[in-house]
Amino acid sequence: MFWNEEFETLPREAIASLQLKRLQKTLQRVYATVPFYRETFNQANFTPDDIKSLDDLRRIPFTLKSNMRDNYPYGLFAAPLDEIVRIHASSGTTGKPTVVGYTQRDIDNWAEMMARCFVAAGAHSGDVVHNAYGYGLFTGGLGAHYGAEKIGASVIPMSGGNTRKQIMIMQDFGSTVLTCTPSYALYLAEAAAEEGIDIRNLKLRIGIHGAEPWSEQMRDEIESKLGIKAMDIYGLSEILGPGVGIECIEAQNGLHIWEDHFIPEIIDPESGEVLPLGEKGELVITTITKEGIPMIRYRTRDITRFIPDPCICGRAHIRLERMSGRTDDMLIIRGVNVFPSQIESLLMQIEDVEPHYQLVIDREDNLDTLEIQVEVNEKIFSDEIKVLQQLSQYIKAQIKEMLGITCSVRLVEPKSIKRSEGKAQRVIDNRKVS
Ligand code: DLL
Repeated sequence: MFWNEEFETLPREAIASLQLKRLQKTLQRVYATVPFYRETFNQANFTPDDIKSLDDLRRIPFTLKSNMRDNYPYGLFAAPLDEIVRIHASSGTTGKPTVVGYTQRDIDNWAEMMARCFVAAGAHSGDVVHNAYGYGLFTGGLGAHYGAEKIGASVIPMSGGNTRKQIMIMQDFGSTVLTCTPSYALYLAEAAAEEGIDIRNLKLRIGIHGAEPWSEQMRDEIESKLGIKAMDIYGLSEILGPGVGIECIEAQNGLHIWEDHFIPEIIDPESGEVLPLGEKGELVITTITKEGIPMIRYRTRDITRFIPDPCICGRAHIRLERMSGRTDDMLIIRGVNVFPSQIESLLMQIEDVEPHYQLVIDREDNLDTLEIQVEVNEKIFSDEIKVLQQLSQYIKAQIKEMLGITCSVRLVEPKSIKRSEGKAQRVIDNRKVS
């Protein structure tokens, strides 16, 4: 099923020629209206007229998050404020937020892309979409909202939080599609169980989860605990918000990125070189239809690779493998590169371990330490100490085998790790404090 069959199945050559045309137009636009781009293009010695093929894109310098901060709040806008109808911002952990603006056409395109996402994920008019992404400056809530309305679904604008009420509404209103972060989906299942409700018996069919990294094993947990098909959705506020790419229900393998609106590239994060097709690296995105704040070769910091094979669903748009983390989430523990997602995958494969964990990194006597705190189920928690010790030894050995580092493992009581209503905090790095 498609939302926009013509554009979702465009032949490769048609996508490429549309991309080139739209890229040229976007470059003209930013060159004429955004001093930052004009300067960087001038410094790199080219003008938009020099871009004659998609390969020429490689000549253009990257745009970084710091460039957005330096031009806070509106410096990268390519439309005057009287054409901007919406402003969002992403919080970020330090300093000022990054600010993005949308023209009416941008909002329409966003709704169109989110509509495609809903349909790709198996939703349709008649569905009751329980939208638990946060409404506000965060793009998740409103982004999903407009797309769901567009396909004719009935949207419940829940936003995050108030978990008990969420469950009541889900039950009473007959929600069929759940949109929220993967960690919140699990929390909802758990909170429902506490109320004596088996969430699997509700009408929910589909979950559309993103905004934070999650593993294939986490998907299995969500699917079995909620009795749904769980789909991965990707996006970032700098580029759009949710809906840059999504998995299709047919394959549930890789996220189609809407190539009539974006040009994705995968680069080596160290050298900045474009990598051969299929190799893993950092995702760089150029927007080619945005008016409010077009982004040219934006370095997302997200790590993925292209899946070049055609997809069984018939969509022509290339797929990105599930994000395996961010270059800036990569932990360097005693010189070893560690992605939280690697540890998550391992933990989720172990019986009696719950999908709630936190990694605590510290430095003692100039030596990095990693403690994995992970919840175990009730059954094993009340078991003999010996059994718990065996389990933590086992996890420790597995981590050593996979990453080559020695960590400590703390098995904690069920429900003791703080639940999140939005993006989960998986890492506490105390080294950064000092
Ligand atoms: O998280 C937009 C969004 C809302 C996406 C709802 C999906 C669903 P930001 O707050 O700007 O925007 O955060 C963007 O979140 O660069 C990734 O690091 C991470 N991220 C988003 N989706 C995924 C995903 C929204 N499916 C940042 N898998 C991105 C892994 C994701 N990481």
